[in-house]
Formats: sequence, structure tokens, C-alpha cells
Amino acid sequence: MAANLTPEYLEAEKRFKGAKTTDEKVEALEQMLATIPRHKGTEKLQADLKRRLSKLRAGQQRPPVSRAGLMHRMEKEGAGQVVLVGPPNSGKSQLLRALTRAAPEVAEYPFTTRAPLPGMMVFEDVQIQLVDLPPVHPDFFETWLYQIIRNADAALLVVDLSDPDLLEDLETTLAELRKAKVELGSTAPPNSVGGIGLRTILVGNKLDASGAVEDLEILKELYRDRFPIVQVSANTGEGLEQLRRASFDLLALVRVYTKAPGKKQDLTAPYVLKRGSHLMDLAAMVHHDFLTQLKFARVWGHGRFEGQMVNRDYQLVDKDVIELHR
Ligand SMILES: Nc1nc2c(ncn2[C@@H]2O[C@H](COP(=O)(O)OP(=O)(O)OP(=O)(O)O)[C@@H](O)[C@H]2O)c(=O)[nH]1
Ligand SMILES: [Mg+2]
Repeated sequence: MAANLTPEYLEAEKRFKGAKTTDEKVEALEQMLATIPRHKGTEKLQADLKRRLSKLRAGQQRPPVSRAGLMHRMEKEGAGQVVLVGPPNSGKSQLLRALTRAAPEVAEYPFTTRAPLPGMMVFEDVQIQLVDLPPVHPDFFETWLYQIIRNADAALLVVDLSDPDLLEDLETTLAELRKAKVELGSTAPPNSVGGIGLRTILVGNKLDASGAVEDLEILKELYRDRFPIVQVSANTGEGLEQLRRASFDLLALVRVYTKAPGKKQDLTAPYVLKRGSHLMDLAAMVHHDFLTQLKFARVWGHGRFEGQMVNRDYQLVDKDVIELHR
């Protein structure tokens, strides 16, 4: 046979043909994909297997998430919640693995992830919650998926730079989200009633794969006005530091450290507030008494002279050290 199919492959194929249930078919197809020889001569067949597998998996019984009604919400933790969205197989789960201690299932066929899974990503001294999700695709329509996305603070839109259908898949994802009234890449909600806009980074993943760089150039050309673009390889780790920083920037936060008068700054975890917050917002977080009793504060930081006095309406800057006085 021209394609040099192995006995393992042929065995799996036989099982596929004899399979009665969807589960059996999926299992056999997965085995076929795992054992098919990888070369030019089988590329078409590989693509065909993936397509069939994705159809079957999409129609497979779902975990009972929607019935239980429990997973419509994803409890927020840390400084912000960022959802991983994108077409099937783009490497969302692999990215969660690379950036956090969570261990979602990663597989070479699409529709692997069936339920949300959170993990904490560290950036310097803050923790950002990432949530791995099933792919955004017409074959996987679950309202809870869109509820989780709508409730998030920001999104990483993950695409596969080695996928020849990259642009088409990306547009499909954006269109599905638009149907659910979620507009990625804007901070303002779209005009439709109940629509939301979600700050988004376009993450070009699989930078290590061949041909990835050309696709990256096209992607930049078409989307750089709409999204910040970060290129990474979840496999080799390339670009992940930039992605951590970009995710923090995306959330538009400031970190503020407090110190007691005459003492050194408190080096424990910072207070994290929305960019644009004022001194009074911090005071309220530190102790509610400060709301009425705060007289002034001193600031050590950015573009200020050491210990400069500021008023209640002072706008906080990332990495400010603040001494509150009553
Ligand atoms: N070469 C390369 N392969 C990658 C990279 N990231 C992920 N992959 C591979 O891409 C395939 C899909 O990865 P997943 O993380 O399961 O993709 P996903 O987006 O979670 O897929 P779904 O859950 O089906 O939506 C797996 O075979 C991964 O090993 C990468 O940076 N480089
Ligand atoms: Mg996945």
C-alpha cells in the first residue's frame, strides 16, 4: 500500500468499521490517528480522519455540565479572569499547561476539551486566573460556554499558526462569538442589546511549527489594528514571558504597596486595583476607617519625588508605594 499503513492502523480501522456506538467509533478513530504514519502521502487521510473525529466528538454525549446548571459560572480568583478561546485544536489546553500548574487533557485531535478548567498564572507578584474552555465552533454549541466568556475580564484568542485554515477558523470563531453577542477586541460593548466587548490578545501559537512565521505575517497584516498580537510556542515556551506581561497589561490594573509611617514598605502581595483608581479606593481596601479619617498620603514611585504628599483624588500608578495618614 502506497501510504505504508501499519498493522496497528489497519487493526484500528477494522474496529472503526465494526463500531456501533459513537464512543467506539471515536476510540477507533483516535487510535487510527495515533498510529497513522506521518508523511506527505498520508496528509489527506490524516485531515480526513481529524474531520470525521471532530464531527463525532462534537456529537458525543456531553458532560452533564449544562443540566446541573453548576458550571454556568466560573468563580473568579486572583487579579483577573482571562478565558482561553479559539478554534478547535489551536493549543489552548497546552497553553494552560505551560502557563499554570493545571493539567488539562491535550490531544492532537479537535474537541478534546469538553468542560472549563481554571489555573493560576503568575506574573511577577500577581496571580491571574486562566480558564481553558472547549473550542468556540458551530459544532459545539453550549450556552454555558458563552456565559463563562461573557463573565470574564479578558480573553486570549488562541490560533494555530501551522494550520492552513487559520484565517477561516479564526473568522468562524469570531462569528460564533458575535452570534452570542460577544465582540472580541473592543473595550466598548457592541451596539446590540445585551452585547459585550471583551479585551483580547490574539495569540499565535505553535510558532515552532514549520510555516508558522509566514502565517504570522499575514495575521499581523490583517488583525494588528484590532488586537495586540503575541506569538508563542506552548511547546517550547518561546514568547510565554511576553504573554504573561501582555495579559497583565490587558487587564488594565495597577499594583500598589502600602507602608506604615516610618517603616519599610510592606513587601507582601500588593493591593491590585483597576487602572484609573484613586487614593480613596485604596484606602477603602486597606481599612474602612480610612474612608472617613484619611487626611493625606505620601507616595514613593513613578515620576514623583520620594514621599510626596498627595490628596484623596490622587490617581494611583502601577508599583506606587503608599503611606496612609489619618
Ligand atoms: N508544534 C506545536 N504543537 C502544539 C503546540 N501547542 C499545542 N500543540 C499541539 O496541538 C494539539 C492540540 O493541542 P490542545 O492543547 O489539545 O488544543 P486545544 O485548543 O485545547 O484543542 P480543543 O480542546 O480541541 O479545542 C496537540 O497535539 C498539541 O500537542 C505548540 O506550541 N507547538
Ligand atoms: Mg483543549
